[in-house]
Amino acid sequence: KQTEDDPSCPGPLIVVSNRQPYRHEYEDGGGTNAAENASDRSITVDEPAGGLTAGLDPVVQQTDGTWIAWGDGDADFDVVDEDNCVDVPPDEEAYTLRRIDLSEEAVDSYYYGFSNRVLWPLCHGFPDLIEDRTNDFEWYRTVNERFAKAVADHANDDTVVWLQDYHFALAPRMIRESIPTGATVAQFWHIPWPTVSTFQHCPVGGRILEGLLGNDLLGFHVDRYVDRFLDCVARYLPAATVDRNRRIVRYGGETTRVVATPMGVDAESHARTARSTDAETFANLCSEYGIPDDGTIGLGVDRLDYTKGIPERLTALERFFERYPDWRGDFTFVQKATPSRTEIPAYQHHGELVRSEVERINRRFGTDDWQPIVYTEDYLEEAELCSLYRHADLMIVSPLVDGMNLVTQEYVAASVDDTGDTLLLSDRVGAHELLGSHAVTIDPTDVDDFAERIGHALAMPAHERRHRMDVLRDRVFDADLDRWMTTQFDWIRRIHTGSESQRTD
Ligand code: ADQ
Repeated sequence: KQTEDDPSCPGPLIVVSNRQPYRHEYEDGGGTNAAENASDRSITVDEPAGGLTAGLDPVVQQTDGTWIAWGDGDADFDVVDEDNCVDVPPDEEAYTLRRIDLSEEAVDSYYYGFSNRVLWPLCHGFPDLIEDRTNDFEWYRTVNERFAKAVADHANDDTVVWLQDYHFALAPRMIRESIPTGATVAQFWHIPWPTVSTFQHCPVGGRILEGLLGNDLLGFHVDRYVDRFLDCVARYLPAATVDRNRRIVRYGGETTRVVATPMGVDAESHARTARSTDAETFANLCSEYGIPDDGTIGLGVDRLDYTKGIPERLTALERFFERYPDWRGDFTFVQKATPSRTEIPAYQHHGELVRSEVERINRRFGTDDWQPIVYTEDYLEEAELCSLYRHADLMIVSPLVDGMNLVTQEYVAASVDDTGDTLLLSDRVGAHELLGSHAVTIDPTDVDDFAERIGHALAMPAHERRHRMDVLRDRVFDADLDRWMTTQFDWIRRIHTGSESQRTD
């Protein structure tokens, strides 16, 4: 239940996200497809996976708001009304979940196409991986239009619309033009924003910027992305007025405030879960994956994505085992990788590369009773993940670029024992601005130096490791998910109530 200190929204909240907060399923494990005899089968609703969804739920409930998301097949269920709306969560103070039903072609073009073959590589600085396929942008525009129309159906003069992420770059302006002027439109961009020279590779850059400048408030994780966004607007939209000091853009009759608000995790919850995991959970994981439970354990947890720097990390580990042979048999690196976007060739090639590198390194150094790298793509329950976080002596987070990287903060929050675990952190992730000073900083592409730093981290005196982890924990608990939402809603409130003067002169 909400308390006075919890994040709160100044008007009825409409959240727009690609993924839905709740999924319905048939209890007998019949999956998510509505069958002919659906009425004979009981339907269950899963719990939100945690993180942003779990954090936002109470705010949407409190304002009797609406959540609009892609239905991902669930629109077929007979629990929804004719507008594809369903009340969630069940048996509690409910809000409306409106599911947008998308055809296979729409998903292929909007999600696997323009969102993840153009915007994702563009924003992460991989212009060579951009695949600009015919019709993908047109579908992206159509899907944005459908979401914008759904927002207009639910909006009134006091509404706050909060869009999540890069799947909706065009929707803000469409929404702005179709809902009452008293309503506020805000968006959080969870991934990095590219430099001007990378942004020039966007086939429709001007339209993306115009769309985003339909927002009253646009949030990024860190200052660097805000500055780059303002650079791109100044460069590619000459008609825009950019006030760099106040971080305000005026364009097309709209005024957009651009802010940096780094996202956090529910640190308490990760610490609680980590504390509640018993020794047996960890022992089971060790025996299942062949992890020696008496040695030193390093850990990496990532989606299997080319931005996460996994091949470079493996090369650095290989160099480390070359140079520090004494650690062979004693240090084991556990890499948990979650396959994602496997329909896209760049992801398939990347997955193959990672698997073959793991095999090669294990063949090179492995013995009958020890493998240097334990690699798994299995799904892990939160308790298992937190157990790994808790028992790992060293965590490597080495993306080539990453908007924030929540895994870093989850690891720190779950390091509940006073054993002085160590964090190696890439200087190219948003989280480095928060935690870089007390982590061991790495340049993920300089694999020789990276290998040295693994050796250095493992040899660090216990008192230094403990001190660093104490500071990291303070920061992660201070800048947690609640703090992030409160900051977002404070900005929204200022704009919504007009106390932050930014409307067009
Ligand atoms: P991601 O690129 O997905 O997020 P990240 O921030 O690390 O990266 O978040 C991943 C989440 O998935 C974490 O909460 C993690 O616990 C969870 N996860 C990963 N593997 C899992 C597994 N096997 N089982 C269960 N859970 C698993 C994008 C941006 C980031 C940005 C976030 C939030 O790319 O830069 O930090 O959004 O804004």
